[in-house]
Amino acid sequence: DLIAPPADSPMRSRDFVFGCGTSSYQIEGATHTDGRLESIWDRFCATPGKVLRGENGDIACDHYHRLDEDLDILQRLGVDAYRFSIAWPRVMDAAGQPNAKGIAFYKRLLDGLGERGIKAFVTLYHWDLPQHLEDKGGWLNRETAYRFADYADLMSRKLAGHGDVAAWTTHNEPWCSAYLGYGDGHHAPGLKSNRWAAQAMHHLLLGHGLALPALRANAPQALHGIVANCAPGYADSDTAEDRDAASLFETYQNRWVLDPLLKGEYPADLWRLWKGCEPLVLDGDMDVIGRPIDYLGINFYSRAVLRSKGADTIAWVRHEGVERTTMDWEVYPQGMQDLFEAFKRDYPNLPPLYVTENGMSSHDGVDASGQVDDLQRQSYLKRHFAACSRAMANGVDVRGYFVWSLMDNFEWAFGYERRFGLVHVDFETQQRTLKRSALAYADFLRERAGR
Ligand code: GBH
Repeated sequence: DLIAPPADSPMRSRDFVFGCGTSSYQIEGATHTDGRLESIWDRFCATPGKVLRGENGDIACDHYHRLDEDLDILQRLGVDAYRFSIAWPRVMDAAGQPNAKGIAFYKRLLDGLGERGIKAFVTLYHWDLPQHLEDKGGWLNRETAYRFADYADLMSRKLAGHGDVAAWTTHNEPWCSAYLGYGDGHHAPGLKSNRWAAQAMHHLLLGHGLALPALRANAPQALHGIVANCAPGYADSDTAEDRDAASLFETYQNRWVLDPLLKGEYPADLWRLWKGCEPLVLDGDMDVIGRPIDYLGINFYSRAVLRSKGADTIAWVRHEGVERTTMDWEVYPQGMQDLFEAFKRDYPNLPPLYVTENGMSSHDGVDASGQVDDLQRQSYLKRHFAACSRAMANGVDVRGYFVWSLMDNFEWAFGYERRFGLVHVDFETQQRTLKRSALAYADFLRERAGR
């Protein structure tokens, strides 16, 4: 058995939710169809030098036109739940009015999941901001937080009654939107200032908090929360300086997002790293951001090893001879257990956790027999399932686990070269092929369901 969690794992309980995930811009394509507006990722991809080989999401997995086939694949996998995101530029026009055709697509998606007995975890924002909002400052403009709350209200009203939405997620990885988008410029909109990153983060989190009351009112049955990409930091040596560097890394990577949400304040030592970058915070903002959430989604991929480079400066250490993925990320399953147990210690009011993304990229090709033998992915998942099981055995409340990703897709600045899918996609023919990992996952899920 190459993929299943240990025999005594609490993840084998029927209440534990297994699924897989995608996001709108990474799979849908059809960027000019049915009145979809331009997003910041369309603009970013069209800017020379931003995305590997100049690729973009115009076609991607053509999911917008292959919805039924992809729903059938989800059914074949036997997942309990599917995590996807809504493309904001598809469902609202520039005046903030609903786009019925765009909304109809998500109704069909939810209905199709419902017919197949698959729960939905719906993310509102997985990075595809309408470009017209970016033209007014994007997440640097406080207004965007209020527009986001309007969008959340509209979608949770329009989609009510379709399928079985178990959870609404405001943002996927605000760290990426704020830091990669406005701080280091590797993601759309490609701006570069730590001060802007801090202000963008504040408005992203404010938008999250502002959206919660409408989501709760419109979808009282569902869980409401947010998803953060987190990683543990380990000191390269036992010196006080390196231990401080590892802690500063965790402040920047994890606490920058989690402290405002769960403690109602930004971590003070963030401003040691970024002197003078404090955002403008209005009275009452931190209360809005700290509104209670029902669950916290964690996207886990890897760890970081750090050493000090003098006062308040940290450096990433790259160890040779360790297992890596084609993203060059170290494979370090133990990090998931360490991270979750640290969260439990650090946040007394930690809500139930879901692993909303975990998975790896590898060079997967279809062989002569029509198989994709992605042994490393199966092993990666099995070891992370085991790490999650150990954290649960030590008292961490984890309720579900979503493999990233359902299928190979547009991997942002890396284009189509990096393949994270359980399902292989031939981007010439749009042919889908279940990799060995998908078949093994389906076997485990079938066995667990007693089918
Ligand atoms: C997620 O972001 C996204 O939600 C998803 O859309 C994307 O396809 C997927 O991951 C795969 O990339 O260099 O070892 O220190 C992940 C955010 C931020 C996680 C950078 C890894 C660096 C790891 N990533 N981080 S390492």
